[in-house]
Amino acid sequence: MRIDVVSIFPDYLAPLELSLIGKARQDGLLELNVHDLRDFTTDRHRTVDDTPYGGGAGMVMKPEPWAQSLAAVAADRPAEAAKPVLIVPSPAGERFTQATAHELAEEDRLVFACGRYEGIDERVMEWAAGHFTVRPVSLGDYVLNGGEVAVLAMVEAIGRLLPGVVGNPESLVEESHSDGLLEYPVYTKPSNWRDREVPAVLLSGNHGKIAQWRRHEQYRRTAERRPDLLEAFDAAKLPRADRTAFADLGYDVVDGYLVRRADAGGDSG
Ligand code: 6GU
Repeated sequence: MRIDVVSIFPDYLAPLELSLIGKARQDGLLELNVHDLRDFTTDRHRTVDDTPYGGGAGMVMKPEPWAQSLAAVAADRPAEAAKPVLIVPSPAGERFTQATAHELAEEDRLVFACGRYEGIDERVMEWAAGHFTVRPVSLGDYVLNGGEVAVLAMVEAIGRLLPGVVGNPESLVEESHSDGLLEYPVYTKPSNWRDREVPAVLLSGNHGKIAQWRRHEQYRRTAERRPDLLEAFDAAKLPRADRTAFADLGYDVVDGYLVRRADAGGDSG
């Protein structure tokens, strides 16, 4: 996969030279190019922003440097190649999830346009649709100062899904969100640490019991921390012991979906 990032703070992306993603780049599994938006300005001050039409606080990113930089990045490909995906990090985008990461990991080329200030002139997104598949995406319901930190998160989430990047591909199977649930808690040696015991079942050597305990811990955690995830959970084929586990957490299975019992205590779990 090839990734291009356009930003006014290219140094912000330096951490992508470290750890798993840095190794993937060295191993040729991922090509990553960072471009300075100011290199595509033409005035002496290398201006990238201006005041908003209609008034209001803050500054808006000027369209022309974006068009110049994105056109240069888009043109740098074989004539027969498909349009790259242009990801525009923004709190006003669609939500970036593990499913988005999987989708984007299938692409040959991704381009990230890091906005700052109040955002990029909207006409850039219309123009860019001629050269890219444009996707405004948000990490969650909070506001960052710019897209750079969001790009660090997204490139890591996507990059670790590329073949060969994570040494043991099994670690991708049993992790939070891979099955729509949060991950179970994990423990390592010593078995007694500061008077706290590791749950006995994990020392039992009974792999069936361990798998069931872990699954039930996933249910318990998800019900407590992220009950919203249980609304989409497919409960149709749950074994009896798992239905009982959910019943204990205050959930019944109705038409294959989990439904919070009206008389269940607490605010969520
Ligand atoms: Cl992707 N970008 C920015 N600037 N702020 C955000 C975000 C993205 N996701 C949440 N807040």
